[in-house]
Amino acid sequence: MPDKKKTPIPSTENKKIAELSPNKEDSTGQDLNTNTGVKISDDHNSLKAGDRGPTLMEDFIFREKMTHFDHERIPERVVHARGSAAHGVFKVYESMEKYTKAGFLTDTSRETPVFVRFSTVAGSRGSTDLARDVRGFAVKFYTDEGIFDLVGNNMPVFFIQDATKFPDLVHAVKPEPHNEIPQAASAHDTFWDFISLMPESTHMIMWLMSDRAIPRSYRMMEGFGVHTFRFVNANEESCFVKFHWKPLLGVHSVAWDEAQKISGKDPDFHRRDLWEAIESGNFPEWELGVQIVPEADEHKFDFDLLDATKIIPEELVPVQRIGKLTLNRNPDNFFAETEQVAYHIGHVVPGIDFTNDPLLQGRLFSYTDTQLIRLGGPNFQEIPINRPVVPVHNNQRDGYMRQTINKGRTSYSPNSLGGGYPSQVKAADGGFRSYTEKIDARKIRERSRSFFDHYTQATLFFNSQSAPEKQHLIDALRFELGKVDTVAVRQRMIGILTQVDKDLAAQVAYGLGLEVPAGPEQPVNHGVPADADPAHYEPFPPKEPVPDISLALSMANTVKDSIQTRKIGFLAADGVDAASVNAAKSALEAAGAVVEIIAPHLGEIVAADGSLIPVQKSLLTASSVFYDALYVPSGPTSSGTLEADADAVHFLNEAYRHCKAIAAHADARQVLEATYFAKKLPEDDSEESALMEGVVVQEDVKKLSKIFISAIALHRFWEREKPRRVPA
Ligand code: HDD
Repeated sequence: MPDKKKTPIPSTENKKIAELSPNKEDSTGQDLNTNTGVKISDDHNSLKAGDRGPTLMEDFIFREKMTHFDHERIPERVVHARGSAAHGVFKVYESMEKYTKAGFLTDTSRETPVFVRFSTVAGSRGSTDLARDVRGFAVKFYTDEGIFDLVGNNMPVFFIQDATKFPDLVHAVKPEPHNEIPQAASAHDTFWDFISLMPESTHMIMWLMSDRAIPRSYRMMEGFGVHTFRFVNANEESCFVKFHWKPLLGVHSVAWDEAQKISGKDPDFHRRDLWEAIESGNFPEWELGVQIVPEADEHKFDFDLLDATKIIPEELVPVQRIGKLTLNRNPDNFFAETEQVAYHIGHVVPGIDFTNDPLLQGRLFSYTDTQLIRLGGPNFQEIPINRPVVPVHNNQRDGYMRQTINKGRTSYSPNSLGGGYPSQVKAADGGFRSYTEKIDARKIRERSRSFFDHYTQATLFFNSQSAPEKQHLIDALRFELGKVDTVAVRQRMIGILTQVDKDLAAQVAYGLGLEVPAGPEQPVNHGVPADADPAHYEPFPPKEPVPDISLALSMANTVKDSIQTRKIGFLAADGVDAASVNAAKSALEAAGAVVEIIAPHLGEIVAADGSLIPVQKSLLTASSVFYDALYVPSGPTSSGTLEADADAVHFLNEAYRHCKAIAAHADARQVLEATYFAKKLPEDDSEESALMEGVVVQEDVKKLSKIFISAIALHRFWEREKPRRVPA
């Protein structure tokens, strides 16, 4: 069977790119003119009354330029303000017609154009990429049947169960209103005050405190549709579906100390990484996965499919990989495309429908509403990036910035003067018809009792983590709660954590200098209505055992078979051995890595044989946190310089602290001996010892490269953190 992952790279030309082209402008070789098309002779001086006189009101060229500038900014998104996007295509592997009639999931010959925007949630537009946060993963499919938006996150659950709590959640996590502190961080009182009173957020908090919240790259994140959606097939039969994106490069994160340093040294780290990968032809790829639940199984599970704080463990319903997303083109203009793109959970096509998840239902209102203020009126769908690739005909008219010139007298239906057009379309001919779900219910303002187990899946998540991941989670909670000033809030969180895992609660409490509360009592859920009957808030007893652990929840089980696009820094100075540089560089590049030479100065270094080696970064402009691994080539003069250079030694120490693979030619061992991890250098030159510690010291560059590549593929050597003796 052919390897589906290795399908041919799709063309960067597609229907949407072609559709955008009439709106593109290229000034190369063109004259400068005003918006009215008048050529401009002087763009450097305003019109003045005399040599040193005042500017004249008459200067229409100045006024037009300045007015446009004054109006350049639009409101940033109320959440997910900071983001980065790319164009690409999606192709399904095999027809999913058994479940859905959506053309892009049934026609295997189609390449559907997409525009994907990744984002952080809490920070403003100018904040940092490496904040501890959820990441948005929003995909706009320009299908032949209209636009489908899958507006997901890199975590499969959410903080709240009902959309009416969304403004509260966002107010709590955003910078505090009196002093607008802190930026892009959940480590402050109002966030944890809210969370400690909302036990339903506990599962999501486990994800947020895990390393998933500090991804190595957007290209190395999973994506999730979060809610349960519906598929509907041509016979109008429906099933439930959860959507997943599985990155082909695996799921990887950075260390928390590293994340904080990257935030200062390169706040654009993820944006740059995505841009550079696409520019260099390393197109990011994900497989679309679906978990399908037959309608008859709706009530089979321990949890409610309509509850967005729950996953369906992959052990209960496996993820089928049904197609591939490839991002292969950077936008031409950040504002026109990435900033103006308007996603909406309510953009669906025939074959995909909603469920009654109360979070999803509330989102259906919020997204159009937000675009109206952000993009300035009801015609935002006409902005080029938001237009479908199919024609639009309806009776909607006018409004600010209307672009379409609708012809004819009629803008109503039914009409006879316009021949009855535009006409309705039968479902059999492609018209969208909402799934005819049977509903027989009372109108109530209540939460379903099936939503009240808040801890089982939080525990499942914690139990499924590897030992280093558990430690990171504990550290993250100690850090975040340690930044909370109000002791009562910290204490309430410890109460919540006791419901997840006693040891977790004890460890966090120790870090905070608090006691774990005695007694089995449940933390109080303050998010309940004033007239609530406490019995209603008792969770249902479990129906069938939940698995003890779920392998898919731990990043330790991700694919670790490639060093594709990993960034490797070579620390070198004048006198380096050119062969030792070039052989390792060729081997790593052949395996798909990106190599950069880092030296005490920019320009070129002179190798021992007199050849010149171009330098990409100096020790001043680079930092170990920008690299996945480091290599020190041989050459006695180079080694002598590096060994004596505090920045070079710090570089290595810091990379070691962040648990990265490090290699050195045996002749450059002295440089490693200048580091604090000198005592941890492998005692023999076997592959096993090198891969145990993630430090490779070899005489033979060929052998060194081979072992180094295996070590880099393992991503991180978290075991090193245990001794915690790292000064960097
Ligand atoms: Fe949302 C933006 C994802 C719950 C209201 N959301 C936004 C974006 C993503 C998500 C990826 C950025 C889109 C872009 O790049 O432009 N949101 C989610 C997920 C949720 C979720 C996965 C839970 C499962 N969101 C949610 C709720 C509400 C909103 C419950 C309100 C009831 N979200 C918004 C918004 C935003 C938004 C305020 C801000 C900018 C925008 O919509 O276009 O309307």
